[in-house]
This record gives sequence, structure tokens and C-alpha cells, in this order.
Amino acid sequence: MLITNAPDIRSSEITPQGLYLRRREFISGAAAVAAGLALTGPFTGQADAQTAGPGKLARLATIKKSGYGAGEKLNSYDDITSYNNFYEFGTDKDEPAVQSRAFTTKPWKVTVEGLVNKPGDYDLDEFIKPFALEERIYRMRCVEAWSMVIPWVGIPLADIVKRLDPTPAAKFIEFYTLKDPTRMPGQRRNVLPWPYVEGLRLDEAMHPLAILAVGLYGEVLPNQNGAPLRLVVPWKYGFKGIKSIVKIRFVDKQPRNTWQDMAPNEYGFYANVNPSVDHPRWSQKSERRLGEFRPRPTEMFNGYGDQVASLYTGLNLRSNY
Ligand SMILES: Nc1nc2c(c(=O)[nH]1)N[C@H]1C(S)=C(S)[C@@H](COP(=O)(O)O)O[C@H]1N2
Ligand SMILES: [Mo]
Repeated sequence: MLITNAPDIRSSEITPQGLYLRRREFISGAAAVAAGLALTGPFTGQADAQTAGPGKLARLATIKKSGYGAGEKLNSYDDITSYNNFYEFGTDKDEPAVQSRAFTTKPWKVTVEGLVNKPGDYDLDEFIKPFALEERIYRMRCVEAWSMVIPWVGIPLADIVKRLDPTPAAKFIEFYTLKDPTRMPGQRRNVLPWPYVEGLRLDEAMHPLAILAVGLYGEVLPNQNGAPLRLVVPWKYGFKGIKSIVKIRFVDKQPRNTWQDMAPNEYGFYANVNPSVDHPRWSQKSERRLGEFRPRPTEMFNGYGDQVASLYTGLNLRSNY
């Protein structure tokens, strides 16, 4: 098991911080050894003061540090978990944190279907068990022109795709969020066509920056951030990062995606961050980083162009927004 129970060491207030961190480190190591896990890297995730979790949710054991995002100043856990877009739990930024409180994500099933050699209904724990968890600190840019820096914990999507073994006919992947209005109160209103769906070209999905996230700040994902499993593609606008995934389908044609269905003149399939293509109703040239006052210039591909631009050679990025 990669997920440990919430440790009984929330007492950061009463334990000196250094000792607290070392104790957490020890416990994560002990849990991993008890579970017989092959240890691929040092337990640096928890020992790093910047990404140590707040001790609110179950901690993730054995997180590999990846080097992505070194030097970035992180947004606080509070920023990341109280300012959310997750329309299944309300359309205001502060609603998902409140309205998702009772949401349960255990048990959780992930259905894999379509043009793939290992289809099936996987229990989430079983689905992620073969993979090492990595810390990935990414800049995230919402289409609404705000941004954050978030220390995700996840699995490279490429590793998962390779293991699921798509057939040669598969050209795209489609993702589906849970549809259950009894558990997701926002789905009782017709603000979006439910369930939320998103997609990637297979080569985008195989890019090393694309991950499926299971954690944040070293702990399991809070519900409002897309527990228990969500997509993270940091060179694209935030709406591509579909939350609370229950189905992954391999297909041969470009899938629909929810925001393109809603307003095709405003949101496209690619959704690559692009400061030179404005949204019809606002500029995309700059962004407001949560916690900062002065706007920042928005960078092409959210600053990941050196890594991802070659995916789009020959594609007109003005018409393919
Ligand atoms: N299922 C689902 N996924 C979703 C959304 C949503 O409303 N429903 N909102 C998207 C948008 S617009 C953004 S900016 C990100 C926000 O992710 P965060 O709350 O973890 O920052 O989630 C994306 N994924
Ligand atoms: Mo967004």
C-alpha cells in the first residue's frame, strides 16, 4: 500500500518542528518497509520544510523528489485548497472546499476501456500500486487569468499509459469525472453537461510533464482539488486538469471536452497557455498569481515551451486554441 493512514502526529504545535519532521520521515520509512516496498529514492519529500504537509489528511509514503519546480515559491496549502474551480461542488471559488466536505472517495474504481490491451475495472489502490509517486512542483494557470504554484504528488501519465498498453489505433485519451448528483451537489444544477469530460492527444499524454495526481503537499488530495485522482498538465489552461476521474478511454478520434461543448468560441481542445491569443472576453497577456499584487506576464505554454513546443510543430496555435 502506498497510502498510509493519517498518522497520530498532528501535534506539530507541541513538538519542535525539526523533530516533528524527522519523526514523520521515520514513520513514512517504517511504513514503506513494513509494506515491503522497493525504495527507489530517499524520503526527501517530507523532510523538505517547504513541501511538508499540514497534517490534515493521510500522508503519502515514499515520494520521489523530481527536481521540477526547484526555486519556485509555493502557494500556501490554504490558497490551494480554498480557491477552487470544481463545479460539481459549486461555482464560486470558496464553495468546493465547503460542499465537498462529506464526499467519500473510498472505495474508488477506475474503468479503463476502448482501444487498449489491459481494459478493466481497477480498484484505485490496485491501479496506482505498480508506480512510484513523485513530487512535481508546477506552475498552474487558469483560463480566468490567475495562477498558482502547486506541489503535486503524482505518477507520470506515460508510465500508466504504457502499462495499460493502448493498441496502435489509439490516438487520444478521454477522461471522465464521476457523475453522482447524490454525492456531488453541484450536479443537481445544469450549469455544465455532466459528467465533466476532457481529453488529450496520446503524444501529449505521453509527455513527461503530464501526471495523474493523487496528492498535494505530501498528503492525499483534498476533495476540492479532485480527490482521489486528477489530471495535471501544466502547459495547458487549468480546465484540462479534470478532477475525480472514474474512467479513462482510449479512442481514435479527438474527444469532446466539457468547456469546448459549453462555449466553442471561447475554449478549445488544445487549451495551451498562449498569451498572444486572448479569450474573447478578456486578455490572456498577464495573470495574477494568488498571494501577489502585481500582475505577471503570462508565458507561452505557461513557461514550459522548451519542453513541449515540439508537440505542436506545424499546428496553427491561433486557430487551434
Ligand atoms: N471535474 C472537474 N474538473 C475540473 C473543473 C471542474 O469544474 N470539474 N475545473 C477545472 C478548472 S477551470 C481549473 S482552473 C482546475 C482547478 O484545479 P484546483 O482547484 O485544484 O486548483 O480544475 C479543473 N478541473
Ligand atoms: Mo480554470
